[in-house]
Parts: sequence; C-alpha cells; structure tokens
Amino acid sequence: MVSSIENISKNITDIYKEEHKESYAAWLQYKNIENNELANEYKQWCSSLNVLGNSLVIESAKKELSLGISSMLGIQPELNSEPKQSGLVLAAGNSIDNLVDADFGQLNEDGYIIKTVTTDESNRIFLVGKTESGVLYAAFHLLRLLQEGKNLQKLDIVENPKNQLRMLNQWDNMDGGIERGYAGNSIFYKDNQFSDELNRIEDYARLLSSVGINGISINNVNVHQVETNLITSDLLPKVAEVAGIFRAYGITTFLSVNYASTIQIGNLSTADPLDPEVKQWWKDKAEEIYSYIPDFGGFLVKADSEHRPGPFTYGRNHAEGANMLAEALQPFNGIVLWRCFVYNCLQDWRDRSTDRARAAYDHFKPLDGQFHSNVILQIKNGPMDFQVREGVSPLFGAMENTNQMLEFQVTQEYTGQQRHLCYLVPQWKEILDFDTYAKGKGSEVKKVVDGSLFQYKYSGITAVSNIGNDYNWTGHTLAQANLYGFGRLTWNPDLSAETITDEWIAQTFGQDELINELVSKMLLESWSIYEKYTSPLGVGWMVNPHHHYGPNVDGYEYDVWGTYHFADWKGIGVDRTVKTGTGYSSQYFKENADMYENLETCPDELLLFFHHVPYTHTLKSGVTVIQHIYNTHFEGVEEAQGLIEAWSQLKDKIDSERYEDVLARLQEQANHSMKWRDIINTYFNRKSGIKDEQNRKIY
Ligand code: GCV
Repeated sequence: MVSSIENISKNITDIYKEEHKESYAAWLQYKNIENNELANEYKQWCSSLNVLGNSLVIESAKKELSLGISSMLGIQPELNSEPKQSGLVLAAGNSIDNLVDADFGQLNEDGYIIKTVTTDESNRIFLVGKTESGVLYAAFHLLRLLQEGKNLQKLDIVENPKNQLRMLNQWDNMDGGIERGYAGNSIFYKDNQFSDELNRIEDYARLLSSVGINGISINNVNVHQVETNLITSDLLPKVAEVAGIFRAYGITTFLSVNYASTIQIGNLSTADPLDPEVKQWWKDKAEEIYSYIPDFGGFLVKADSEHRPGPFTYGRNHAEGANMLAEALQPFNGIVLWRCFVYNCLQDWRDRSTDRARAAYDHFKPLDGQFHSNVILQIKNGPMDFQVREGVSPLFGAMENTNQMLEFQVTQEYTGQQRHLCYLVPQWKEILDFDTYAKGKGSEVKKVVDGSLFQYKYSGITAVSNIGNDYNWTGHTLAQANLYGFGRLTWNPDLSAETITDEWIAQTFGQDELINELVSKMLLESWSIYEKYTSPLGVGWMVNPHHHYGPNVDGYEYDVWGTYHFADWKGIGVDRTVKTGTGYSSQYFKENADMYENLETCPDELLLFFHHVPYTHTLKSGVTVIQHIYNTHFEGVEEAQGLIEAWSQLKDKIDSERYEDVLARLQEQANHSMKWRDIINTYFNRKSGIKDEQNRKIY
C-alpha cells in the first residue's frame, strides 16, 4: 500500500499501476518467466537490443522491449546502435542482412519480418519493418511470443495487416462522460478540459499499438458545443499534445466535427456545403489544424441523424456534404470518415415504408461514385444498431465506386454493458465472413472492407471503444478480450476466434491449461448465452429505452408509436420481405435476398428479423417459435450460472483482485439473466396464451 504523502506527487494512473497491477496491465503483463530453462534461452536472444536508426516510433519499440525484457527476464538489455553479433536487431526500411532482404519485397506499408538468423559467428533475431510502425508491431509480436512461452530458435515470420485503416472511435465528451461508456469516465477529458494524466493515454496507446491499431478519433460523434471548440486555437494545442502521444505509437489522430461548426464557431449564418464562404471557412480551418498537427488524420462525421446537423437542412445530399469537407482536407492528405448511420429517429412505425433497417442503403446506394476519393463511408455492421443479432448491412459490397469501412461496437451498449460477459469476436467473425455475393461467391465483407474486392483507395475497420478510466480499463476484466480481439481482427480477419482467444488468455493470465480451457470456453460461448436470454431469433431491442440495459419487451426510445418486435396475440417478428413487408430483403444481392425472403431458407437465428410468423411456426430446429423462446430463456439462465461455476474453479490460479472482480460481475449477470427470463417468458406467455410444453414456472 502506498502512503498518502507519496500519493501527492503521483497521479491516479501511477497508483493504479502499483495497486491494481494485473488489472491495469491487461494483456501486457510481462510476468517474470519462472521456467529457468526457457528464461535462459530467451536471455540469449534478448540481452542486447541493437537498434538501427532513430525515430519516435522506434524509440517506443525500444522502450517497450526494454520494459518487457526486464520485467520477464530480470535483465536490462544492452543498447547498441549497430547490428552486433547477437541479440535483437531492429531496423526500418533498410537492408541489413541478405536472408531478411529476401522477404522485404513482400511487405506492405505496416508489415514486418521477424527472423531468427544463426551462423557460426552470430545469433540474431531481426525485427524489420517496412516502416518504423512495422518495427513497433514486430516488437509487440516478439513480446507476445515471449509471454506465450514460444520457441524463438527458428522464427520466420512475415506479417502484413490486411486492413489499411485499423481504428477506434472514442465516444468521449469533454465533461468527462462517455456516451455508452461502461468503464468509468474518459481518460482524455475531465471537467471540460483535457486530462493531465498523459501517462494513462500513453498506456492506452501501447495497448492499441500492441494489437495493430493505427488510428483513433478522440471525441464523441455527437459533437456538443464544447467539443465543437476542439478545432479552435484554444484547444488545438492540447489536441496536438495527445496526437503526439499517439504518434509515437504509430497511431494517427482524428476528430469528430460538428457539421454546423461554421455557424457555431465560425460566425457564418449557414453550414450549406455549397456556400462559398462555408467552403472557404473549412479550408482555412483545415490549414489551421494541420499547422498544429501535420499528420492529422481527418474528420469523422455524424450528420443528419439523431438530431445532428447535416447537409439535408440545405437540400443537399450526403455526397455534397462530405465532399466539401474532403476538399478542405485534400491538400493535407486528410480523409473524411462519413457515417452511414443516418435514419429518421422519429419515424412512425405503423408506416411500413419507412423501415429503419432500409435507411442507410436507401440514402447512400444512389450516391455511389459521387464521393471524392478521400471520403470513406463508415457503415455499422448491421442495418439497425449493434444489436445482439441482426442481419449484416446490405450496403457492404453495394457501392463499387465508393470507399467503405466497417464500424463495430466494442463497447457493449446492447450486449450487457460490460456487466454481462459477452465476447464479441465470434459475432465479428461471422460478419466479416458473411458473403455479400457482390462479385459472385467469395465476396465476403472482409474483402469489401480490406479494399481488395473493388480496389478502394481507402478502407478498413473501426469500432467504438470500450475503455474508460476504471483501473482495469473495461469495467468487466474479461471485456479486455473484446478490445484485444477487435485489434487482432482488424490486423487479420482470417485469424480464428480460438487463436485470438488463446493468445489473449496466455498473455493476460499466463500459460495454464485449466485457465485456458475454462476461460476460452466461457468467452467463446458467452455471446450465445447472452443471446439466449435476451434476443430470440433476431428480434432484438427488448431493452429499456435510452440506457439500453435490462429487459423491457415494449421499450421504445422515441416519443412515437412503435415496438420493434410487432408481437400480437397471434405472432411475432418484423416482415421485411418484398412480398408482404417492407422490402428490405431486396437490398441484398440475389443469393442473400432469396435466402432471407423465403421462410423456408431464412436461417432460424434471423427469422424474426425478416418475417412475422405465428407463435406456432415450427423452426428448422424442430421446435415452435414460442417454445424456442421459453427454452432458450431457461437455458440462458442455466448457462449464465455455469459461467460462475467455471470461473470458481480458477480461484487459486488468478490474483484475487481480478478473480473477485470477475466473480462479482458473473454473479450479477446470473441474477439479471433470471429477470430477463421471467419478464420475456411471461410477456409472451400472456400474449400468446400458449403454455410451456415442459410446464416450467413462468411468472
Ligand atoms: C453516439 C445509437 C446510440 C447512440 C449513438 C448512436 C450513433 O443510437 O444509442 O448513443 O450516438 O447510436 O452511433 O451515432
């Protein structure tokens, strides 16, 4: 325990690092390697760090390797600036050894080589990047291998990220709150100012860089008055300071901007994108921003959605709106990330021609080819809003001539708010592997967003972050795995969920068979468990309005008529077919459109997302819809209970803080799952008047 006098000179981050060591370190534990044989072997390679060239990012690689090596092996590596006969050799973009050079041509911008080269005279491991970022990624990769206890004798690794942009979006507000944040307050802001705990931001940068993230937008897409000022001379020096921290870890900084900035801070009377004064204002503004941050990434924009301003006010479309900003950023190589989450939140749900699921496609598809080349459309994974289960957005693959990127949500808004365990990597894998058929079979979402299907100039994957200033970053300690997994998937969407999970467990909790077996099972099954007691057959949305936590079958946010499930006494589900419904199913390419349109071929898990059916409709699984609702709710509760049983077996294997923290969350989840079960089962029991075949207790 640290005394209070000492604490005066320490900030909270320092205290967390000491008092909540394991929770705070997340997957960068760098635990002392107790196996002597292994440690001695590693020492041979790691006793000297030979770094060719110098730069901010290489400095970070050096710093991280020194930290990791001293912490895991108890030695301080000797630092040299030339390739010595033995040890680690770090270099960017230059040729140093024939054997390594042979692979160099295979590298893309952020790629790297890790190669063990032993000769009679030398024993070296080369960490070579095409750029300095590649060197840093290689350093983190090597540290991961050490944490996993891997053999270093014959490393021959060539790694290239599949996605060009690998980003996170912070939904942080300057008052310190985080929209949809479930792990404390912002690490960036406090009381409408920037936080002075820059070491916390640096540790975040380390975590992100270790999984290959290379871009971040640091404020909420809902830009309020105070955050509108982020692009003024009052706050740009602070933004630049934060950008400097991220820059050292190969991460580019972006800002969310208010589309009406010209009115709010520019003294103009309009934000019309075709108005010459508006255009000039943004051009001048871009120039000013770049004078503070020469490598600034660009703007993230939420326009004309959920009461945000946008081009619609002036009778302009989204291409006109985005292009105006793109022109301002273009001279500096900046880009516009334009969100497609555009819908009328005040729609009347009785009018079946205004299906919210249709909105993004209806708005954007007709504009294909009209966006400038430095605009990227940022598309949420589903057409609704990060539900536990929904279809994949039909916009993916539908715009051959417009850059696209995918937006996931790591923060668990609808998936248990980091109070329930819900590991999202399996869900993301399904989405990335979804075949759009845009160019025939094999046109998976991952190939759209890595840019390869249509040769996009810019593309990638982004997500809403799940971190806050809690000592374990993510509220639920196991939710750290979502952040880790997201980063790894942006690097390589072909990694299996199992591989990512194993990696995360070994680094976070050490190499122990029982830990691996149980935690892996818990994580991999958790999305399905959560789905069972919350969201039957793709129906979704049965949550309390606004805060989106806890069961509320008829919960609906806006002050208009509607429920999302359309349940009556005869049946349930949203008819999105062409034949009798909203026609949403036709937005997919033919193979998928046909599959969803027909009741016989629509997969069970999305049945109620596409069809309205009687409760007595028999699923492919052989049970009726109503019986499925009952069964899954009972099963979900049992399985949530099972998570506690599994975790309890690890009591003596995990430090008490992380053990108790997770246990408490699992207990809350199990209790809460009963509430879900009872409320949902009772509602549909009363509505349908149909009994549970097994006569279980329904309240
Ligand atoms: C940032 C949902 C969330 C909002 C969020 C919005 C968005 O509606 O509930 O909090 O706003 O999505 O993605 O813009």
